[in-house]
Amino acid sequence: MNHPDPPLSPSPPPEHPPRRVGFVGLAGVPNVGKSTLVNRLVGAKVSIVSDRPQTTRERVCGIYTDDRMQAVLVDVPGILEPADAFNEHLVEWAAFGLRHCDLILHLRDARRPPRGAVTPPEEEPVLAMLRRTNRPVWVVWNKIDRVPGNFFPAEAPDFNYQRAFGIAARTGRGLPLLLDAIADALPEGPLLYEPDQVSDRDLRFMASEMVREKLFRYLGQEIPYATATQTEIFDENRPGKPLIRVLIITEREAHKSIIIGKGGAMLKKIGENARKDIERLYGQPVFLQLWVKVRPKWRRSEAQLGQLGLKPPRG
Ligand SMILES: Nc1nc2c(ncn2[C@@H]2O[C@H](COP(=O)(O)OP(=O)(O)OP(=O)(O)O)[C@@H](O)[C@H]2O)c(=O)[nH]1
Ligand SMILES: [Mg+2]
Repeated sequence: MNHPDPPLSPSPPPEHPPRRVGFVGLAGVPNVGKSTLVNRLVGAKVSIVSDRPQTTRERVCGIYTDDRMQAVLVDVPGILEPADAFNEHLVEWAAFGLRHCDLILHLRDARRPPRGAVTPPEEEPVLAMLRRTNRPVWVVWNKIDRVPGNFFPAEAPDFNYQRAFGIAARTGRGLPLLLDAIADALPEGPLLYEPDQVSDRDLRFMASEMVREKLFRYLGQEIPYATATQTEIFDENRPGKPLIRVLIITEREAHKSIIIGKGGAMLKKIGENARKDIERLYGQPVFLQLWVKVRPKWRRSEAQLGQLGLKPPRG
């Protein structure tokens, strides 16, 4: 006698209700606090920060995951009117990073709202790019800690924003409300990254960035802009601590001497502080070696920019 088919077993209940998952782009002028916001949301330094403009040079994603959502926060260089080919690449990186985002947050400085219909001139290239991307855009007024009464405008007449928020990325003020709104806005979908992953970039890249951040923080005027960093060795298999060697490339011999400092003091300070950041991310002690090399005019060489990973992909 034929046995009837066993009843179909019910599918196991999902562990969570489906999560909201998507890409949230951060657009804005240089120095407005995009990378600070990414780090604050993710809870780790995944994107370097300094008080100088043009710190971020390419796309770096911070990954925020909680029970409701996974938001891939796409940090990109600040948008500006390019003055040279190097600047043009920064702006291309921004356009590339923002292209397919589900949502874009336009970070603006709460101290510089539009006056009547007059937009602060530095915002014009950002607004022009946002018009071209044709994605939903929210305005996020940052640095409200610097405005009396934490004031931010509820509307901005210079763009058709869907929503407006006021935050202080540095202190975390206003972020719970912003996160709630992001969770509501993203589409449902499968997770794109492991829940404990905080960045889309590998440790080789992060190590070179931590060194570059110190160059921005400790060296004056032009030097950070004339330098690039690259991880040459990341050896986890040697006996003892993993060895990381980061090359600092600069344009002039005079810069090299300043980077090294008297008796090597500056290079030591850069190395010690970068190493602490790398160890925090890596979760174990490392041996960090720094080399300084002069490569005249590297910023003007397309081949060198490509080799340093600073040329955005086309398309
Ligand atoms: N007072 C105050 N300062 C902030 C706030 N958010 C960021 N900053 C400061 O603004 C400066 C620039 O921050 P970044 O996060 O590097 O800015 P960015 O927009 O990523 O800059 P680029 O990478 O150059 O485009 C740093 O000195 C931050 O500490 C804030 O909410 N309040
Ligand atoms: Mg940045």
